[in-house]
Amino acid sequence: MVQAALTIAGSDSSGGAGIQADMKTMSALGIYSCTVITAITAQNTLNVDHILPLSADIIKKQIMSVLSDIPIHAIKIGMVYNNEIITTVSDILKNSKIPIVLDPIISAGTGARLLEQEFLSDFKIKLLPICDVVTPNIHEAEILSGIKIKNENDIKKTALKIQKLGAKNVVVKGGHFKNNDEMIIDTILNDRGKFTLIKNPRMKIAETHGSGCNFSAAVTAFLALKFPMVLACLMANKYVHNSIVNTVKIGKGIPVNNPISSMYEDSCRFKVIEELAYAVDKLTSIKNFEKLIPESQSNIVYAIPNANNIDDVAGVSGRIVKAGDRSVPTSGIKFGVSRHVASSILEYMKTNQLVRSALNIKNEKRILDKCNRLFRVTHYERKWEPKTIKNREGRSISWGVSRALSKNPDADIIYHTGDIGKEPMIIIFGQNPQEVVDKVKSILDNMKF
Ligand code: PXL
Repeated sequence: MVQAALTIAGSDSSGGAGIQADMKTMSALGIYSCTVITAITAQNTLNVDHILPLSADIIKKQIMSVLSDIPIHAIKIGMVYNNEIITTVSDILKNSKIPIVLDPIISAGTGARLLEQEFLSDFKIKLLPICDVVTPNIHEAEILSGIKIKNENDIKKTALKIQKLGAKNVVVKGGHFKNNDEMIIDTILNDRGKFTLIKNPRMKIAETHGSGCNFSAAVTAFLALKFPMVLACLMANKYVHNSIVNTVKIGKGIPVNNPISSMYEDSCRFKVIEELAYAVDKLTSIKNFEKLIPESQSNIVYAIPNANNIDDVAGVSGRIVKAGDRSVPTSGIKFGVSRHVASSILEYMKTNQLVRSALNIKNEKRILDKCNRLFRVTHYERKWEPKTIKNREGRSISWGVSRALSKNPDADIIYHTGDIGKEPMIIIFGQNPQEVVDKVKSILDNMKF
């Protein structure tokens, strides 16, 4: 069964924070997200250009519509902006039994105020006492507690003060605390007065847009899944750490968190392995395929979209080898296993991102003649290779593929005729391994052995 959570927050037109971040994070964690929009911001990665707070009436109607129908297992409150919104949200939720996560959003990372100064005391009086956990960063913790943070002990003092104001649990996020270059320490104070510290190595990213929203949305998701509070915070921290690793520079301003990129990448990896395993089965059952296998054996590879290194390319662990009148893979499919054929596909993808699969076969006259009749073929010679490239381990293939593609960027086949100690080779390219297998079938069609 899918659990639902509700986020009551502002819309961020840049897509990185607010409602948009909450929906991505909750969805990525398997939670169905309902949304109540409190304000619409016109912003990008440089500035917040405009804020339109919505009326108390429509905010109330949104909350009532959702709560009167959908079982909600946790609620997040994000940007509330003004007194009317604070009062409306507080009045509706003050007797609710649903766990509430309060993200005390005061300013955007780009600087603009997202909670008017004059409403700070209302915020503290009306929202802190109704929440189960509040998740300030260092600046927000200072503002809510009135304590200036100069050292780690001050962080604990702010957490205790904020708890006194009514929040049951407090998480002070340490990312903006610059006393420690190596580590980021987040401080959790639970409802029994116990502190838990979460330590992560500091990444070389100054400020990211959306990390605070992603964290509080992740805590909300884990609470909806019934994890106990401290564990929910620890898991949310780990999740956000990964989403910061996947930060994207999407605009001209600060980088934006990308909380679902790793999920997309994982699903691509799964599909690549499945399709490649299927294609290896088909390839090795093609009659006479073993006659195309070179001395140095064959491999077929398949890269994930946007691959940029060998670990993004799957191949047969070991090779596909000739065994009598059959061909067999020596082992299963893995990422990062085929240096040569993987280098070819990585280089090809610089010209055409859609071509993601490749197979190397023997270069013999009649095979090459058949390729020339059927496909677009281009080539390079290893003896054209500049010394500077030859001397650099692993660079030869990229150089050759790039050189060959400069003559014909749409080639299906790239070959070279070898050099001292280098076997001549043909590489067949395709958008996916099935297409490569089909090309092999056409090459072998009507060929007599
Ligand atoms: O990151 C805090 C935040 C929350 N909600 C909205 C925002 C921002 C930051 O820009 O725009 C709507």
